[in-house]
Amino acid sequence: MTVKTIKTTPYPDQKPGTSGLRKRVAVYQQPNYVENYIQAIFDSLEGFEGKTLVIGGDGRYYNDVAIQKAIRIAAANGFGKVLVGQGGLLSTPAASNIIRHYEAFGGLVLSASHNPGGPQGDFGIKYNVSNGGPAPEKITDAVFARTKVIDSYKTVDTPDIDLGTIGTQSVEGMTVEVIDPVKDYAALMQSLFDFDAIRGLFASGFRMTYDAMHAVTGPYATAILEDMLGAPAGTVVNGTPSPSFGDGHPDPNLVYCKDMFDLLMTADGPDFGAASDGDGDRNLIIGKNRFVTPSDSLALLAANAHLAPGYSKGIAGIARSMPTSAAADRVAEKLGIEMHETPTGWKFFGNLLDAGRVTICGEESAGTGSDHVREKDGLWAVLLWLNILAVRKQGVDEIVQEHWRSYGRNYYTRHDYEEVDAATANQLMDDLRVKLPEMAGTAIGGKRVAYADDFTYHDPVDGSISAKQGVRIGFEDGSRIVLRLSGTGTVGATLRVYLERYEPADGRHDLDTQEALKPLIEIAEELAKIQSRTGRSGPSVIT
Ligand code: G16
Repeated sequence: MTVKTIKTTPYPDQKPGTSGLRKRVAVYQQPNYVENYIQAIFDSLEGFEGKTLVIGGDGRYYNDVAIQKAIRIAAANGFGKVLVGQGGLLSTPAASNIIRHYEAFGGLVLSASHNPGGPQGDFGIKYNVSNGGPAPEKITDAVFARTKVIDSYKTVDTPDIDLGTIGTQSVEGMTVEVIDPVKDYAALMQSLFDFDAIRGLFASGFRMTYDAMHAVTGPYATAILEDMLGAPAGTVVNGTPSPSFGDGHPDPNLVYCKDMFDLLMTADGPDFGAASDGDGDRNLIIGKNRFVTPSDSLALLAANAHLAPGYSKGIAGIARSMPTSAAADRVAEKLGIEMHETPTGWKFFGNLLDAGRVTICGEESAGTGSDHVREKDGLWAVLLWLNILAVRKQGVDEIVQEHWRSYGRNYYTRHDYEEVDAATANQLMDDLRVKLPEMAGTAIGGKRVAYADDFTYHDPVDGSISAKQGVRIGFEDGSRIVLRLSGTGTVGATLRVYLERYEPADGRHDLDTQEALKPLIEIAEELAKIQSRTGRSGPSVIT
């Protein structure tokens, strides 16, 4: 094998965010930008010689180019084998499963998740470790440090590798195996859920619509829902992955899936609607006349997981990201199991899952998952919902209302101010942090502050500490405001404001969410002066 060492110069902006390095495609297209980052990842790892690396992506624009580069750099750095999804496709949860199932050293997931694709859109690269989960901070910090000083990368001179045909080939002494992206994942789902019961649900006339948003879950959803579970053809819409996601925004929320929402609110609409994002790890769940917030979905899935064969022995514990509502905490309390609050980012769940302390995790950002992989998993959430519906023989709305009547309801919303000036957003957060120590005990907008801090996470498994993970202001009545800057945007800053208040089991559960949270929304504005400082008259996205 002829390894070429190519001289390069560092880029200053290769700091991984909440979930890998996400940038505009044009940024990634700069000379050696991909090469620098992948070499910096490999330089930060030890002991991979001769081992297996998994590579796959969500099929977005530039995936094909970056995958060829990644395979060559892997060969030059001494990996023994690369497992790559056919056509370069692997959903993020499927990639996590492949890493675990084939005991690979790690994997490169090429995706910018729910961010738009195409030449004007975003691209991303994330490294996952041998447990199948995103690299922990100690690795991402080392990668960033390496990107700042990198002066060369290694590659091999080969023609493009054929990724269209399943089978094995050799690239300068390294084996490249092109695998079916769906098969192992579908088998895993079959091992967790009662496929017969779900088949029965569809056979009884239950109607569902699943929006793959022209992204990676199309082939997975078609194979599982239509081919294996018998849902009628056409249940999966927008099921063919396209590099620009059909020029859409593959974020499964009420803004980008508004048509589906409207359909589910009609009398003759389907019984169940679901969607997934660009790389298949997020989910949207809508029942007839009922949108289920991601925070509620986490609580409901945890409370009902035992109805699926894979979780019939019960769950060990639940973890949620700090800004996610406390609805799941009430379930954990009732079940008498561990509950953990982690910073935003799936990577923080890895240790708890590996240690067997939690089984189900979730985030307000439309992510839910379990210990079956080490990523959140959109289709998994949809299938668990279907399993629950099949066993309980009730509709989504009925199940949600019953849940509230027994646990109470956490009214919850997130207001995003996207693409605001980064300096302004950072200043706003800094000014808020300064005020925190004086806030406890004072009254704001008629509510007394119980605590005000910038969340610091102490990982109970490895003892690591992650500071500055979001400003949280909790009130004596149990309501809460959280503010943090997103770590996944690519332009300017995105300010996220999370608002929550609890209504007890015997309280009113039928209020409009924005109305129910109005006093808190006003307090957040009074505290942070968001609108005057950002020059915006309101949030760009409300979820
Ligand atoms: C990623 C992370 C999630 C996080 C989300 C939003 O999801 O994996 O853990 O909750 O970003 O993060 P932020 O609020 O920093 O933008 P995904 O689906 O984009 O990979």
